[in-house]
Formats: sequence, structure tokens, C-alpha cells
Amino acid sequence: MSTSSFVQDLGQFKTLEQFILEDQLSFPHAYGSFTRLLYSISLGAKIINHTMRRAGLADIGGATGTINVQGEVQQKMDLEAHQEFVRALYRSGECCLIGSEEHDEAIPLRPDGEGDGRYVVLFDPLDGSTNIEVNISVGTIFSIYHLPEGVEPSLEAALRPGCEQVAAGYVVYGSSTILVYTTGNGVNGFTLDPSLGEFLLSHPNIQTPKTARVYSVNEGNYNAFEPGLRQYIKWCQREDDVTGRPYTTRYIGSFVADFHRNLMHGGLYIYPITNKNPNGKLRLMYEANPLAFIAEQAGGLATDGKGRLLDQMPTSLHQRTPLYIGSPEMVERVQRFLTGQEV
Ligand code: P6P
Repeated sequence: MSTSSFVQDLGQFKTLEQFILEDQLSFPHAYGSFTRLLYSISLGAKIINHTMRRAGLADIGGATGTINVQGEVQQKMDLEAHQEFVRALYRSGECCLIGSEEHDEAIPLRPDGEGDGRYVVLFDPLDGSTNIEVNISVGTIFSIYHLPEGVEPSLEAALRPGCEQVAAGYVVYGSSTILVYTTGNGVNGFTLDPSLGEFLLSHPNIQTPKTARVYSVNEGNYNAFEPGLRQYIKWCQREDDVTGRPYTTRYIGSFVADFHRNLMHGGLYIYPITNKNPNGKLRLMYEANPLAFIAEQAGGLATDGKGRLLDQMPTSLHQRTPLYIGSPEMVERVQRFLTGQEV
């Protein structure tokens, strides 16, 4: 093999750390701190991935018997994943405040004021964790804000609209483990090579298809849907050669996995208002906002049914929101049904 092709061959495998260092040239306040922060998140993901891959052999599946702030039964892996990320973020020295689905209150990481970390990380450590014991893909979602100098770390300071995120991403623990993130400069995916223990650039500059024939919703809640959404679903199910209907439903009960499939191949994920979830089920700060940032950066859209999801002004850490997210033409169409502009 000639030297140039050898170098070219090596060049195709850019590690996450190499990429962040190059990417952060367009990332004003990083100078290594963002690299250390994102590296710590990727380390947490590697540790969770390692534990998860032995789910059938180690006693990590099932419930703990405790209830989280959401009123949901905590799975053993939920707590394990939460603790791993808290440890990893603390060690990074770059994070001053954490918000986690698995913890009632925000967690100040430098209560004694030690260190100068200015990043706030809000995360769902393991979304869809009840799927682990039946081998369905699950995921981690994270949202990153940067506290301006002079602003004390507090939940109030962290409760900013999603359009102020400086970075966001997710990890899908699926047939392979992939980390996808954005800093507002496009969306890139990194696949974990278990033999190297490195996340390698595998999906550069992800752009989501403008439309597709796949929608993801729990149709078991159909009778609770608002009229415009019921009409949209009936529209999807009608025969029409021009638009390739009827569409296909793909919904595996794991938001990150459904979102990632729709991001790569096109599609629309819906979690609307239902009787059981009058404000929607997904959490604004650490599920909807980060994936809405990713969706928009990949050419997609995200709405709460009324307006741009990222413009929603938060009032609490664990608040929920209705969510319609994915291919732009599909989001625009469902929004027309919701507002009566299309029937
Ligand atoms: P339902 C998992 O609990 C989750 O938050 C998402 O990952 C998933 O899409 C949704 O809830 C499933 O909720 O009510 O359809 O079972």
C-alpha cells in the first residue's frame, strides 16, 4: 500500500476527540473545555454501553422498586446510567450544574465554588430503559448550555429556551452504539469501535430527508388525540399513489431509536397531548429540546403543535411538552392539520 493511500485510509477514521478539536475552532468559548466536556459524556456512554451489552448475564435489568420524579418506576440501569454521567461530568471539571431525569433537583457540581466549569448539562441518562430486558435499542440524550461569566450556577439560570443550547446530542445503544451531536455547525455521527474503545466519525454532516412515508406514534391513544391529529392519521392511511400513501407506522417505544431512524431515513415522530399526558409525555429540557436542535441542524423541524419547539420558554426542569419532530414537509403538514388549514 502506498504511503498516500495508507494515510488516506487512516484519515477516514477520525476520532470524536480529533473532530471536536477541529470543530471547536468555530466554537467560541471552548479552547479545550468543550472537548473535555464532550469527552466525559462519551466516556459515560462507553461505560453504559459496556454494562448494557451484558444485560442478559448481569443482574442489571428490571426495576429498582423506587419511583422517580416523573412518577415512573426506576429501572436499575436508569440509576446506573445517571451515576455514571454524574461521575464523568464531575471529573471533566467543565460542568457546574446538572439536571437529570433521574434526580428531582438540579445538582450543583461545584458547591464550594471550586473550579471554573461554566457548562450546564441536562440529560436523560437512559431513555426507554424498560426495553433493555427485551433487547430493544435505548438511548441517552443530553443538552448543553453555557453560563455567561458572572452568572451563578442555578436552575433558574439554566432554564433557558432550547434555542440557547450551545450543543446537544444523543447516544443510541442499538445494533451498534452511535453518538450524534451538534454545536450548531451541522450534525455528525460517531460509531463506537469496541475493539479500539473509540467513537469514530461514521456519519458526517447528517441531513434528514425532506419527506418520507413513515410516522411514529402510539396509535393506542388515537381516541384521545385532538381532532386535527386524528384527521392527519386518517390522511396517512388513505390510498394515494402520488404521495405513496398509505404511510407506514414505525414505533418501538424508544424515542431516541425512533428519532434516529427518522433522522437518517426520513419520518415524523409524534407524542401529542393525551388523556394520561395532558401536557405531552416527553420532557422539554432534556428530551425534546436537544433532539429539536439536532433535527433543525439536520434540515428538519420540531414543534409543540403551536410554534417552534426551541422557542418554548421553560418554567421547570421536568416539564413536559407535546412534540412533532422530523422531516420538514411532514412536520409542516401535520401542523396544517392541527390548525385546521388542511383537512
Ligand atoms: P408510550 C419511553 O418511556 C418514552 O419516554 C419514549 O422513549 C417513548 O417514545 C415513549 O415514552 C413511549 O411512550 O406512552 O407510547 O408507551
